[in-house]
Amino acid sequence: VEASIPEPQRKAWLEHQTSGFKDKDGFEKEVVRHVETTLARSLYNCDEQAAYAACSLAFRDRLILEWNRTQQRQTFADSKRVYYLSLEFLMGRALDNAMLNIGQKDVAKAGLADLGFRIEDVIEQEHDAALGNGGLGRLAACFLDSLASLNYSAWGYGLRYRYGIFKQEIIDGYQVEVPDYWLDFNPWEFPRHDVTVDIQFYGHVTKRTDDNGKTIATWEGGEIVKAVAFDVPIPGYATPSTNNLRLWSSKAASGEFDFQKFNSGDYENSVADQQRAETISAVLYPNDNLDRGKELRLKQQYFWVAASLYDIVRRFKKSKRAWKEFPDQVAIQLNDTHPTLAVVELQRILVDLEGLDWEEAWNIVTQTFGYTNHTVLPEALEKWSVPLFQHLLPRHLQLIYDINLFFLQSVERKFPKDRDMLARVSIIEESQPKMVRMAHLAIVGSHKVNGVAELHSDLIKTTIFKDFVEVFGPDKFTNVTNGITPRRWLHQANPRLSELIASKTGSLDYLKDLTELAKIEHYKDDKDFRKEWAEIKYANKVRLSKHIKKTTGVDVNPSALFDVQVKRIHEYKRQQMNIFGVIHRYLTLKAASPEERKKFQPRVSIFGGKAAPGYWMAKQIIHLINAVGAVVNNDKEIGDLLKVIFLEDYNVSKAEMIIPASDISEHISTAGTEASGTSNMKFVLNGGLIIGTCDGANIEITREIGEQNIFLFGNLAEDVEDIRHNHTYGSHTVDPDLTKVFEAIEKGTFGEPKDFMGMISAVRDHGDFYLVSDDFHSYIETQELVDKAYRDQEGWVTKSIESVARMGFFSSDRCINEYAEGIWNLEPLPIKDQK
Ligand code: GLG
Repeated sequence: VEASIPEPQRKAWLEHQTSGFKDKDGFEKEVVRHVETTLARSLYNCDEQAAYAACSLAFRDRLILEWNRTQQRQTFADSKRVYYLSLEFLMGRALDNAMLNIGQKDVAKAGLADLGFRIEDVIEQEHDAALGNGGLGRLAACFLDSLASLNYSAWGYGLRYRYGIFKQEIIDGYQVEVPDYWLDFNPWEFPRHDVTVDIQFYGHVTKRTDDNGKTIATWEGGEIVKAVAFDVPIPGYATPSTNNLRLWSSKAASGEFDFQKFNSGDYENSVADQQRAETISAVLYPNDNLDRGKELRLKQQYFWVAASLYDIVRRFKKSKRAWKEFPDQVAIQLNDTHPTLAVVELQRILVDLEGLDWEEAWNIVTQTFGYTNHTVLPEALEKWSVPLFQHLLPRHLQLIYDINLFFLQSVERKFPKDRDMLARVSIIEESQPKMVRMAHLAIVGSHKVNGVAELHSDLIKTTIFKDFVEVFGPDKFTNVTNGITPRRWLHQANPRLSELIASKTGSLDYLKDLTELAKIEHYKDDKDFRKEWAEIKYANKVRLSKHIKKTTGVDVNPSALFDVQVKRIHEYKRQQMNIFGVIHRYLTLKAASPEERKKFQPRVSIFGGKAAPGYWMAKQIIHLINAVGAVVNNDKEIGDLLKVIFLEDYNVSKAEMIIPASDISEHISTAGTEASGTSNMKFVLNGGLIIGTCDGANIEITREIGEQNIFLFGNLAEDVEDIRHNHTYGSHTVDPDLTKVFEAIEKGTFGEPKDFMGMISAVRDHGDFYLVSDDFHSYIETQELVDKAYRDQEGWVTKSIESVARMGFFSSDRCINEYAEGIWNLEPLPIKDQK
């Protein structure tokens, strides 16, 4: 890179490389400079917010230097890149992560202390970047961290929503949604007003035949919206590699506003176009595992995909290579079906704009894409109505029909006369109206399809994508079990535990190779180690208790068993079963004599998570949790034996505080419904045990940590279908313990019973689709085993240490290496001056 810098600029460049701060004083100087110049404030009125801003800008300066160098290095290497297309990147806060990944948090801590600030308070000033709903978006964020840390050439592409996931307030026990306007001050993005792409919508297609008899399709008319790039630097851990996350923002193509309308006095309409264009990237759809088929959502998808592909193709074309080399230079991963239009868009670029033959183009397309499926829930599988497609993207619909035609012809050759097979695998569903099945399109357009945990990857092969396994053969389908970044989810969230581990593994190097954790198992009988281990957990619980007191007013005893379920509220995740279990516990305690009560293990049941605004049942679950809390927490007879807490506005930064404070966490989805889960990995990595069903990654966690270290219960995935069938056609009786819970609710123990009848009748009258009653007994029994195990504190600590020691497999580094090898055919870019 250096050699390529022209001589006149070279000296200045070299000097610049060594700028920034090497020590505390250098850091302070930068902070002061930013306070006084960039922020135009004096040091006399520098509050925590200003200190956060200046500190972030100081680190950003460092990041952007490395970012530039990384981009140059990657460009010069001219090797393959992967592009991770995701509608969601749930990044959380950036400052702490940047300081740790660069390795200068200590410098910043000392420097900020000199200036009169506590680093924790400064970090707290940052607004979470919450451009995602849950696991899928957070997975994308962990992947970016691993890609940079492992020195892969990789870019993320997403949308720059003006509003991230809504903020949740709990008012009188109900969820209230408040918009999350997060861009007031965001030092972590670089607007690239010179990097724009015009994106077309609507219009019509004309076809003509050229001199060679070839049909040329042209997409004309309609309207244009401008995509503007915003770049977010992604620092790797302990490496100079700094990758890019490019987020697109929408803007009217015609400039500020329509002058003609403005001059003719129609001011309102003159800004309407502007607003309509900006609406595209205005807001993240707040649904997790649910497809609602809204037109604006399809617009978002095309806008983002078209801008990203334009960018990717532009970059490729600079290399002057032949088109057939495209898949050697470019891998594109589809995070769920949301970016599937990219398959069609690339085919359109190659055929319509670059003049390639259909076959040649299609070969390039299918070699380029990989598709990750994240769910088998039918309500989450994306489908778009054909008339909507026709209206918004007329040329793409034609291309989809052509793709489908060629695909079905090949299926027919393999399965002659099997009309049912053709109908089942078709990209078009012959319904009223017809629908485009995005998952089918993604499978047909990719060379690899992967699930996100072993059970899930097996399930997609035997259920929703069964026919495709027959069509394409089994090799196209693979598994890459999810992972999490240990940088954020251990080192950053739980610094004391990270230090303790490092003191035994020898260094923080274990954060680069998480299997090194195995070394701590040698110390599981070491008295001092165990003591420190338990003290750290206790300290984390004290910290959470303070947060609980501050936000809910409830006093909880940090010595009680902390039982945590934090995740999106969803019937399949079964928070309703958890709260029914809590009610059962309450009733049991109430029925016990004061003497008997003393034998009970005190517990704090902690819930957190957002309900999609339109998800009535999920909102009812939140309401019941709060209603139970209001009764139980004020019951003098019960005292510390049971507390029920709902933590408002669960997000990434709250997770960083909650997860390290958990003793037991709940991952209790109906078997076969949770594709993987990733918080389960975070909890165990932080020394918390889990109670869970045989679902998603719970199964592999069990394999790794050992059955003795996890509390599994409930029916198995393979039996769920029969049980459901029996609910509908056989006899269905509600579990007797659960019946008592229902009776208590119906008596009004927790307020107006009708407020909660939806949850009860789902189990009693509507077939109990999620098997709450079927699993209830096993759940309650297993919770008793948890109590018993927790009373044996020594045994518990052993389980905790053993589990952490065996979690090496769940690093997102392992996961990314598997994608790189098995799907992207990508090698890391070696770095000479690796720290
Ligand atoms: C999905 C699934 C989770 C999974 C996550 C990441 O529901 O089980 O862990 O993606 O693969 N929609 C999601 O959040």
